[in-house]
Amino acid sequence: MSQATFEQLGEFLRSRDCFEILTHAYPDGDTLGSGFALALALNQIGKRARVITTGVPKNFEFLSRLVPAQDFEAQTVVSVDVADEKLLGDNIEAYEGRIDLCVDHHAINRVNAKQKHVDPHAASNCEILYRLFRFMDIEITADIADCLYTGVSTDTGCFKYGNTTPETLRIAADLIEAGAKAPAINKAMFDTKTRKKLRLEQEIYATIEYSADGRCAVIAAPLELQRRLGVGDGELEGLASIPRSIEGVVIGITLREKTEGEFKISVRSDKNFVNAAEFCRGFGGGGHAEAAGCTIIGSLDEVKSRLRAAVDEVL
Ligand SMILES: [Mn+2]
Repeated sequence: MSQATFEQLGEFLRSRDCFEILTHAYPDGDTLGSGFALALALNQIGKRARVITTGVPKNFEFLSRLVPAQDFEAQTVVSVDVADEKLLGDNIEAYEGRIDLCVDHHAINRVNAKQKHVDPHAASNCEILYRLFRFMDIEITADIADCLYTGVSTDTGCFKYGNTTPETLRIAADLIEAGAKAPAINKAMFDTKTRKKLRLEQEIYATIEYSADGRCAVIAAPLELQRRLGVGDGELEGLASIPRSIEGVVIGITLREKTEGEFKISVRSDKNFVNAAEFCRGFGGGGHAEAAGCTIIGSLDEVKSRLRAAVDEVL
């Protein structure tokens, strides 16, 4: 499918109304920041819009509060930061095959949409929207800036990951100039954890297992642990960066049991050694070169040994 230009995207958004904006399940700052920023931008040009989520985690409620609730019958469906319709979670059935426009930055995008704009060079989907809004002469208000900054910052690990480009930093600077509350957002996204989360981390650190001469580290959050500590999505989010932060580790793997025997795997890697997206593709998943994911069915031990075998093959 050919890439829709900004000109075509602008025309499309201006010619339609009553937008539903789809975000991916296990929502992160980029998909939610994109969704709420787009809703605000559409409101600004006189359009009605609502953001469809699988639930907004508490730490992102400051974004959803910026967007007024609007009641209308949907006419146009746009997905943001969604690489595959399967990632819509509970919203798959309602929206599969109904997406009019897909805006995304994942290298492999499988969304079946009438129009697509996919830019894998953008560090975040919010970067694409920032440029689109500028192109469309949409005013970057302080609220829009907060939404976009959240995506730009979170998808780059607070501007630390290799995907951060000079353009990323220029956009972040523009967003701060437009009123984005960068220190408060970064404090909330990166430097705040609940006591429950701290307790979870304590236990998780005890599960670290190394393989491949210490170049691979694996951590696991089985259901038993999640239930015992009473932790949910909010606490489990962000664990994936732990194994990769250990000296000498080039591939860090995090296992999270979603339902009995179904593990969501998050992989963080140094792409000079392991391409995380390719690694996960071997298990039917995907993502970016240094951050990707997949789902594997089996017992904790089975899943770990399958992953270890795959690591031994690439390292
Ligand atoms: Mn993203």
